[in-house]
Amino acid sequence: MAELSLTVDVHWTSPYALSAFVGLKEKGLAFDVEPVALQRKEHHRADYLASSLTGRVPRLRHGDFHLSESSAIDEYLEEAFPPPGYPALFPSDLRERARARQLMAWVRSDLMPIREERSTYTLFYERTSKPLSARAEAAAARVLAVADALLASGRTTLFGAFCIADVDFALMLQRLLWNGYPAPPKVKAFADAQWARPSVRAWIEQKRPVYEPY
Ligand SMILES: N[C@@H](CCC(=O)N[C@@H](CS)C(=O)NCC(=O)O)C(=O)O
Repeated sequence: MAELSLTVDVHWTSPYALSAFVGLKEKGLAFDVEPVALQRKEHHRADYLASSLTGRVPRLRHGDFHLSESSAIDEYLEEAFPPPGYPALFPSDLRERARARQLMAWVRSDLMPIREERSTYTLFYERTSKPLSARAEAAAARVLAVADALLASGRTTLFGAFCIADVDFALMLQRLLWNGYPAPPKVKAFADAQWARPSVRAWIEQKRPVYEPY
């Protein structure tokens, strides 16, 4: 058994599991993956609940320590496997690190209309052309305005070097772009560059079972 393992959803659609998976890959760490079938409530088993506390995916195991909440996992990985010995997941500059955490919290706690109407099912199983509601349009406009404010032309990372917030923010953008939403070239270039990272491709290219809704 590997020292590290990550529990993900069996469909490989969880954006939170994606973030933790990419964090482990970017650190260059060897880890096992344990898929659980959420639609069969496997995460409601007593042993899973006892170790995850929250009963959600992702769940990291490092030796005998378990941790849930994707941003906590990313931060734990950064501190347990710190730069310069391992590649950084967060900016070294205090304010850029704060901005990265701001974005990570934002895409997890806000923008619900986009998360609902452009679920990750549309990224990893089947696109949609269903029009966005007015609420989702307003959220999309806010996401694109933030991207425009933060992205320098010709730069494919938010802060000049990769950080995990790049992937989290790119995923929010891809919910829109992948389903045909128009975006300025610099925003598309950023989202596509993040989508092309080997760590992200490793997630995208997983063999997925036929989707079972839950
Ligand atoms: N804030 C959590 C969210 C985790 C989460 O909501 N995971 C979903 C999958 S995307 C889950 O486990 N759903 C199963 C359930 O709630 O029963 C994180 O960032 O890890």
